[in-house]
Amino acid sequence: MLETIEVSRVRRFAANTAGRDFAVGDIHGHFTRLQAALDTAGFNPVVDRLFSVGDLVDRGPECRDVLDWLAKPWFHPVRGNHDDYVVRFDTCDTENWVYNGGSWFAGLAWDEQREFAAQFAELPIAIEVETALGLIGIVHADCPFPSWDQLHTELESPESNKRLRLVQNSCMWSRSRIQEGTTCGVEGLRALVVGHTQLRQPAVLGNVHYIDTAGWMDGHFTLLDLATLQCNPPINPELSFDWD
Ligand SMILES: [Mn+2]
Repeated sequence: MLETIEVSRVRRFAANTAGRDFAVGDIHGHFTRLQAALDTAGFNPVVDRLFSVGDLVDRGPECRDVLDWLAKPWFHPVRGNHDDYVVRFDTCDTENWVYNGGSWFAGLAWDEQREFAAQFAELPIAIEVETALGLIGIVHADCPFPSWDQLHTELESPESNKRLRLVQNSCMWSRSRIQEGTTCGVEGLRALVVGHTQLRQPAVLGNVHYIDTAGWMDGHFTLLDLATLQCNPPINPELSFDWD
């Protein structure tokens, strides 16, 4: 019997009335460092939630630990472009993937590869989190439309066609907003939170918050509090957000 798997590309979360909600940038197999950042912020797994902009694996030394993290009831990632390689492991450009840090996956047994792919296929492309001051959207790289409602409608399209694939890829890969410095933001959201582009400091363009401060590289993990939109550690006004 064929099993029908209902995969939602947009996942919505009601407001957290018991604790705090944080978002974190790209992790890339550095879960020990991530845990240290959570400890510093006093993260309480009983009531707090951690949302992730994705890119959970590749490059770092602890990629296999991701399954333990996906099992945590308070950990909620969207799918990044590196996570999408895992989903498409049997059809993607493996050479390019390995070049970009995917050799850990090539070392897994076939059954393990299938298990990772099955779990990663459940990662939504977009997450919505309700907060007292309005809706927060989370995608890995960008919202390719001026309004969140439009993205939501496109992602929930029942037809899995070329257009949907293009929209998903923009959500996971696009750097055009930050490269062009576009400040028009995304309508229908209090804030959009993204990663994918490594910065020395978090940056805000319109209502779009870039929080990948390269904790997986030689930077640090930034935890963005979704209620206050304040960063931990706080933004240092002395430093530019760009690497120079
Ligand atoms: Mn990325």
